[in-house]
Amino acid sequence: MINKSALIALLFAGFLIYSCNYPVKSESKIKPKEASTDMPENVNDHPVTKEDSAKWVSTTLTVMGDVQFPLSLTVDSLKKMSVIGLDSFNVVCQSGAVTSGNIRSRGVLLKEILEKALIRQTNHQDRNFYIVARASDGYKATFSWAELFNNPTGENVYVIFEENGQPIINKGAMILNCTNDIKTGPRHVIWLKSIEVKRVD
Ligand SMILES: Nc1nc2c(c(=O)[nH]1)N[C@H]1C(S)=C(S)[C@@H](COP(=O)(O)O)O[C@H]1N2
Ligand SMILES: [Mo]
Repeated sequence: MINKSALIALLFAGFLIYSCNYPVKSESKIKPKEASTDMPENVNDHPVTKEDSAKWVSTTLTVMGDVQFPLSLTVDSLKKMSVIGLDSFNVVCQSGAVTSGNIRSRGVLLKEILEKALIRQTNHQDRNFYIVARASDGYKATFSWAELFNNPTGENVYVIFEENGQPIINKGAMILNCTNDIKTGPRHVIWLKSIEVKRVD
């Protein structure tokens, strides 16, 4: 026989167990639709002000790290390499917002720059390098050796120096982008200042 207070205690214990387990689980579930309304990100979340541009602009691109020939490149040195034109490029933020659309640009493959600097590989099995594209405001993007040299992505990573027929002024002098990324925003590095080759120890 269960008396009244034992029944209440039992129900209370049951409720405690329920409330300890379930809400935590459902809260941790990320519902994409809600997440995007909770954290709206649009064009205005990525303002590039005149002050920022003046502060972060970099006119030289340093290629350094595990390379035989460290380089210091300017827009003029890029123009002497194999320049490729891109028809229409959209910058899409992780949130899905298009922050810049339909850009026509000119640039050089990052792969060509790295071939010029020559990554210090000791033998053909020495392939574990990562490449950091760093901006003067501290923003960065990372690539792997295999991604650039043994994958179609290598044909889609550019250092851009011209947009819509004009030199890039507000967003640095050079911008790195990867045209086959699903969201192109994250590896779109404006105010690009260095390319660093690092060996995985
Ligand atoms: N140097 C630098 N590059 C950056 C960022 C930044 O804060 N600093 N923001 C990134 C983000 S989150 C996005 S979505 C795109 C936006 O690029 P856009 O302003 O050229 O459209 O740039 C990326 N590149
Ligand atoms: Mo973004």
